[in-house]
Amino acid sequence: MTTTTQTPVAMTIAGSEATGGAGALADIKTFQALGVSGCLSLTCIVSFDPKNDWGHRVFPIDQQTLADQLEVNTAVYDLDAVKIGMLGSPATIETVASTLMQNKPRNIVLDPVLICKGQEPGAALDTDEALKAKILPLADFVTPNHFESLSLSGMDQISGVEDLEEAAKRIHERSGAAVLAKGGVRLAGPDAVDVFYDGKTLKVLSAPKIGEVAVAGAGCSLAAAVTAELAKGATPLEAAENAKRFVRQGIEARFSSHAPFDSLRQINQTS
Ligand code: PXL
Repeated sequence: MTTTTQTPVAMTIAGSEATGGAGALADIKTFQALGVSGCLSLTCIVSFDPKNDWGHRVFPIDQQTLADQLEVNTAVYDLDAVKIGMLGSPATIETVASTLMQNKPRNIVLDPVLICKGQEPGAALDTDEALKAKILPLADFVTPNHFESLSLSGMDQISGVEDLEEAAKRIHERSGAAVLAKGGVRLAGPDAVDVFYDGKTLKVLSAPKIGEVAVAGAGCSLAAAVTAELAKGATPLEAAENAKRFVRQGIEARFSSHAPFDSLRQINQTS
């Protein structure tokens, strides 16, 4: 039996970050704020460690449980878009890749979360290679941060807008996906600069920086907002521009807690 819904539906395939600043909870809050119904296929559970410099403790979900979630979400919904966040291991990547290859949904957005603090460096390397080989080719849209752009483009440095443009082009050539390469606070200067490239249009998206410190949940929320906009029928460039505006407003309205970093607030855009 298939349900039908009026509102677009997006699935996130992501890890939980318990405090809700990042990960699957940020994705679902973003979908909701942008008027899209969300469902979740959970890959792992991350709990920061307040006793150990807020390092990441990562508990993986077993592969059958992940496969079951993917099965039910793809059976119940005609998904309008899918966001892929933290996968965390080569086994998880295999499970996700085989489901998405069997039943390729529209609008797959990849936030290529490469290294998560607290992972074994060796394991992370395997994960990075598997992500590039098996998930990147399935993506319709990819949102690398500065570090991920270096890794995916093979460039030695990205220190200005021209470098970021080159990285976006190389990542598009490698993946075929629309690319939103994010400069964030990692590029010097007064503006937060991102580069959009889809093989035809190259556009630099620029807005004044709000502080020089990264805010938790910004990357997850940006990719989730792109996903929600694509689910609603936006073009890739419109999705990138709307998502950047959403994240900017969310950083302006960020909330603080007892953690040593602030978190983005997802502001409702539907009323
Ligand atoms: O910021 C990337 C990210 C994604 N997904 C999960 C996370 C984090 C960072 O903490 O915990 C689950």
